[in-house]
Amino acid sequence: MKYGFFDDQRCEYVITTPETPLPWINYLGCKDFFTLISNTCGGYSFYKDAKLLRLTRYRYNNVPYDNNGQYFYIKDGSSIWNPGWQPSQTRLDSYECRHGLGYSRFTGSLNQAKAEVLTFVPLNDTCQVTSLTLTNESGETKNLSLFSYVEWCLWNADDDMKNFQRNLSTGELEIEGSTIYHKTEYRERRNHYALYSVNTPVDGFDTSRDAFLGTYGSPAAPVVVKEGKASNSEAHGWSPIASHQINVSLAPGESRSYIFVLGYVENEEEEKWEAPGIINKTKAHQLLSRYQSDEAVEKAFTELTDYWQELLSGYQVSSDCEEVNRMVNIWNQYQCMVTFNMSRSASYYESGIGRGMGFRDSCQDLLGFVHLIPERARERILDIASAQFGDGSTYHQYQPLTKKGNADIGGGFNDDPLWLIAGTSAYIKETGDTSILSEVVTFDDGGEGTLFEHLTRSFEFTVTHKGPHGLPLIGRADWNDCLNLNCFSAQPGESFQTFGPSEGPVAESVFIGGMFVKYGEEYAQLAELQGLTDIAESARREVSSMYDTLLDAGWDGDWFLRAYDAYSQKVGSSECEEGQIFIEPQGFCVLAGVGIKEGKAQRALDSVKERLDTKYGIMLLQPAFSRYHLELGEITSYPPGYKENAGIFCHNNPWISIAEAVIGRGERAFEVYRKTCPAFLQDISEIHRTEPYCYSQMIAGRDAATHGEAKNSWLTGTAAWTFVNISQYILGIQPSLTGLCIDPCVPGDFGDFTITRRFRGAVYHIEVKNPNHLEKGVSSLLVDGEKVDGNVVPFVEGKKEYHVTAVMG
Ligand code: BGC
Ligand code: IFM
Repeated sequence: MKYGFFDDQRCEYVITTPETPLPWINYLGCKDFFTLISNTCGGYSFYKDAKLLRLTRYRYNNVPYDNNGQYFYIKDGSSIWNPGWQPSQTRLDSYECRHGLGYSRFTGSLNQAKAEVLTFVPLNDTCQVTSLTLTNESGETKNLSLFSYVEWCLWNADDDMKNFQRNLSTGELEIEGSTIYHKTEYRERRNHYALYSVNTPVDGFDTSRDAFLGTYGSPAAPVVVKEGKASNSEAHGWSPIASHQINVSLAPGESRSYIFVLGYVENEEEEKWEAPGIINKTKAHQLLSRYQSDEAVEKAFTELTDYWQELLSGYQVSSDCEEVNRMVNIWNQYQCMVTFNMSRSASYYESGIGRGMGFRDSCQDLLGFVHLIPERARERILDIASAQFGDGSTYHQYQPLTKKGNADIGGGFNDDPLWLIAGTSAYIKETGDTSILSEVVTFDDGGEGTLFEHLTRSFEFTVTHKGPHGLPLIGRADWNDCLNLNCFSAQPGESFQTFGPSEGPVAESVFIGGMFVKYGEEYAQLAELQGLTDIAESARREVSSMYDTLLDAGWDGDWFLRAYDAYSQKVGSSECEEGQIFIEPQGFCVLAGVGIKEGKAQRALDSVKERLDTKYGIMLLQPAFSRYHLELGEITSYPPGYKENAGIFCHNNPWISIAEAVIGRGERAFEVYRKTCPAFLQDISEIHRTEPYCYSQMIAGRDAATHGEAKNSWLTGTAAWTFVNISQYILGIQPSLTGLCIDPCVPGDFGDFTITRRFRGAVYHIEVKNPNHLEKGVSSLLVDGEKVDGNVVPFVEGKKEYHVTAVMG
């Protein structure tokens, strides 16, 4: 069943009912100011950091679902309604939500009154602009009252939910005409305030939540709205809000528009006060002056849509497959921007106060983002590198605002260091900018080194941390956070976060071995690029020895083992009772090239198909763990079929698809791509439940009662890896150190396709022809009419446009 449709022309997803299976959200903001907004106007805003600088309150885990947002109430006689349906849930005569690139539009109507809302974060301001237009579609004059409503968060979202004895006394506001300023804690620890304003004189306002809702009232039916009269309340402590009342009389057919601005302002210490207790509003006035007219809003909105058009134009495909076109050209790239900005911090499933930026997560997010804005990728790589310790290990997370490692979580995840090589190498392949390798970056525990030195320590960390079988030690966990093989002494409930006193560091990961082969080789190439041939050679010796170990101690007979536990017992082996085969090493070892010439790679992928495949995607492992195993950790704490215990983890499905492409099986690579691709799932939204325009972290596996149900949409490494998969391996346009490589791997009946790709300042117009319906192989490459050997388009400095024709054969 569908709850909407794609409008590819406008790059929008159009939701036609507010009652979607779950809130279907969008992200507003590209850089510093962000708003999460659902299809019923739920959500919240923050500046840079969802934990420390939260502007508005949101209630996770509350009822009714998706509670709190930036709401507008319309009072029309005795009826009260919201253009986005929530929170009054008054049934509307018409409803539509259009989520676009960095903006959302809502249209609701009731009794021939219509409200149209357009909301977005302008490119270069720290605010969210909302234009609301009311239209009288009836034949008689309508007297309406419009009420706005936001509830302020007292900045630190974590403290805001806990420290009531203090927080109920700190709230402070200032009111100036139609602008309500939220200045809680400004007198002490803060240099910033928030504001909510409208570009018209108001007929009243409220800033006390209790006064607006009624002490025992609810956002569904605020007492002020019911009475149709703002109380002009001024909050002192308790829960400050901002609400404006605007009364309007509309003649038949008449429309009126209002512009609301929710903003964030920072003052320097010396410009904090105008008078004791009165904030200096100069910057606020400047900000507001930019959004006073419909023309100004239109201009800012056009700048935003132009910006996105330009960004997305860096990779555009035109193929016979509509779903591929819309995911590649619009939604997959869009999600890559969101994951780059948010890492795993703020979604409807990540509260913004738990995780910050993940080390491995942010490195992987770069893989799908680097072509969009390489300069920001560069900055990010250097930030991430500073969360590395001198011994090459890393913090697992860091806080976006402070960029400091998160000491509560610490380090010890032994895959983390190698992801830094992955991100850096992707950046250099994309840009050719090797200067990044000479940037000096500090180590978190003291000292500094060039970025290349950081990569060397990453590489060496694996070399010097191997276990009894010569495989990399896993530490607390590798990519699979829940495979906690050294935690056999943890107490129930302590899970992976806890190191037990008798923890043995001997558990080994085959997956990290696969990573080492892939990124060890990329490290060697980066060394070579700088003329460090000795380093490159010795790195390759290490890689080659790991390769052999993987095919020996890492091989189970029909697939790659997953690991050895702390007792040196096999994990992910046919000898195991449960958890006999895991997806991760099959994907990563094969995409790294391990076992291809020995025929083992093909066998491993066949085993994946036989044992792990379902109609909704490939499960993480089989058979699911039916009971808790102390020696395996958190992975066995989930019910069978969910999350890491045999769920369909979308993140590693593209690894299998890439691996299939690497060995040339285009039919299968595409089948794997298609199964988890949200655009193909929109017809089964009642089963899939999450947004059909973005990837989710997980889909319930075959063992689950809700097989096919997705969870944790938006913030997942799936976005980046899928973009890598479809853009570089299936459609086959791969940035490489020497130029753009054309190496498609598609189903025989995929048809011809064209791609426009921006690369190192030039535009490539690429045509891929497949007259013989093959799955892989390029037999001829023409660049601007000239035949070129091999399949790499040679990069010519200064050349701005390339016309490339690749014929598969
Ligand atoms: C997993 C969760 C786990 C968490 C620990 C995540 O990566 O998906 O299931 O609880 O790590 O923070
Ligand atoms: O690899 C992790 C990731 O860092 C966070 N989400 C879950 C993945 C698998 O455990």
